[in-house]
Amino acid sequence: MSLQIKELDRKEYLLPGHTACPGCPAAMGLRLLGKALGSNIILVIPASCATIIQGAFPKTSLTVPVINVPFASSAAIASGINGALGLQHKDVNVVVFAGDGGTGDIGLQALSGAAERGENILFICYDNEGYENTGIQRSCSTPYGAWTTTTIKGKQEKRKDIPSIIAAHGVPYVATASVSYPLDFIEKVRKSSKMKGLKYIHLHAPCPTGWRFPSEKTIEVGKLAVLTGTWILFEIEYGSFRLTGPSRFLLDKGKRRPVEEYLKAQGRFKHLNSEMIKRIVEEVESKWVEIKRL
Ligand SMILES: Cc1ncc(C[n+]2csc(CCOP(=O)(O)OP(=O)(O)O)c2C)c(N)n1
Ligand code: SF4
Repeated sequence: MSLQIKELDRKEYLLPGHTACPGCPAAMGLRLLGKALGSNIILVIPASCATIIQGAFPKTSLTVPVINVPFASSAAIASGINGALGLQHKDVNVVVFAGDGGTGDIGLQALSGAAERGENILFICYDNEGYENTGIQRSCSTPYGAWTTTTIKGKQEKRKDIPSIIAAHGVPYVATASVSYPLDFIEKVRKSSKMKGLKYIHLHAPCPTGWRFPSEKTIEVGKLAVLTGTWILFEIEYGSFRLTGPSRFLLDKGKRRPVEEYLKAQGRFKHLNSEMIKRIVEEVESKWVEIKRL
């Protein structure tokens, strides 16, 4: 039987009083990570909103060891920690928790190197689809059409498919997840933490501040992303692909809610014209065609 919410640890590893915005998905991700792995963890966090949540030395809102690192270096530093733990014969989960900028843009080179070397790391990218901490600039993961402060008419390029890039390294585990489906995320964290080598989880993280929706709607927007088929939940375990959560039932287009419902829930898409909406809908459909082939 799959994991039940009542089986989760009641202990909190992310303490209240941190400085995230209300409804912050990065804080949710960190909280769930604690529920998944408990205290047997060393966290590596690069410059991002997660840094703010973690807090400034000597104070921190996390009850586990955490090292805050330069933007580009997370996977390299996690590799070093992993090596040092190996020499001491210690079995501790080394987990990177990085934003999409710190993963797919500036952090990609170090991540690719660690993946190719098979470093024993769990790398989690929480994807709020922009550089939110520095004032909502576009990132490689900002989707086509989305407003940011550097794409005021909507981003013209499509997003980079980071999970596919990491999967192409042949690592043992790659998955997508969403803060709106916490048990699916926790199961993926637990399962992957038992595997050796580099594991990658891409966590969809709707950001009320950057995506322009009310802070109490984070979970609702994340669910809409999945139920409209715009964000697809899957895992690739030793090369074997599987849809998970509600995405298992959405292969048939007729079962998906209209993509427009997801777009309309967010102020960052309010300038879209019908042509741009059509392109977004087509992109969602072509991703599902690709998924069907897997
Ligand atoms: C080398 C370097 N360039 C730029 C910055 C400034 N900076 C700090 S956080 C950040 C944005 C991070 O974006 P992302 O990784 O997506 O995380 P988010 O802020 O969205 O949580 C930037 C550009 C930095 N700290 N170091
Ligand atoms: S900008 Fe978004 S990701 Fe950053 S702290 Fe605020 S809600 Fe969280």
